[in-house]
Amino acid sequence: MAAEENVVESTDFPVKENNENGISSVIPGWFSEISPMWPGEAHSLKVEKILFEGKSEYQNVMVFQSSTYGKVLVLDGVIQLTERDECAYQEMITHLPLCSIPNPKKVLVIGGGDGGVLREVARHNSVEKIDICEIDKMVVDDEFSHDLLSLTGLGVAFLKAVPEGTYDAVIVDSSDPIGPAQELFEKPFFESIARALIPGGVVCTQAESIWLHMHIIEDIVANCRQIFKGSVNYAWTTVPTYPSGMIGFMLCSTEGPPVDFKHPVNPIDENDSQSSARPLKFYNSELHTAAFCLPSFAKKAIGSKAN
Ligand code: SPM
Repeated sequence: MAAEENVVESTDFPVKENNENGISSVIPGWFSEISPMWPGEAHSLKVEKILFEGKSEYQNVMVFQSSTYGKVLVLDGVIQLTERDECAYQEMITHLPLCSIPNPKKVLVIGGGDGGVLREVARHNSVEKIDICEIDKMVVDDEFSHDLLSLTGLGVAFLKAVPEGTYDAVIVDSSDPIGPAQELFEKPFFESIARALIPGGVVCTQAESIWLHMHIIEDIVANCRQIFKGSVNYAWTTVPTYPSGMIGFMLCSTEGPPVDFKHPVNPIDENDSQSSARPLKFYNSELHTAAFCLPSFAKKAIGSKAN
């Protein structure tokens, strides 16, 4: 669905938003996230102003100013981030892996062209080099730049060409598996990541919602168990503007120095003082450990396959 099709423009005549039973149909001036990936439900945000609409080679791109969540980035009709709650996703997808290993130096980010994950990786003083593979230049925020950063092209092709054992950590900040990110959920992609990591290197991928996509998660876990001979864990965080209000992460390590994801060995809480330009808003060491606790139904479905 095109992004702009999800926004119903205000009309000149008064529209009754709810019928007598309180049931809203489509509300003028609101963005509703309607997708076959979450049938029968749609979270809505009130739109103050559409700031950008475009169609890239890969997808529809829209940025709007919402009345309660700040600016919102939407790709193909699906919310990617909002100013208000992006910290819950970007801080967790970054610090769960990077705080789990002692001295991350070389980091690859796949996706993440909005720059949020890069901002978080750059908090780690040990990091010497960040490569990023963002497929869609339209998503890249021109204002973001960093001395450590080199922007590369397509993630899948890039990984195939990378010398074995290049990275300490790979972070896959993808959109959902319908559209340009589909390959990023498939087994050959995970095999390429494992190849690109050093022994005891870590990967953290966006791994969908336990409420909506258990079948996808089970497939990812099964593939990762075959590929990653270190640890394989599922963690999650709350994100109010993502469908079901949460999103998960798959964290794996390659064979080598053991990685205990549940107990961070490289905490950043103390280093990241309140005097820094943008203090951490969400992540801390207690949340890190808690993120690996799963509700019983999820534990039953994936707990025995992960460790
Ligand atoms: N840097 C932010 C990019 C966000 N990437 C993840 C977006 C996921 C959006 N869909 C969530 C669906 C949850 N099942």
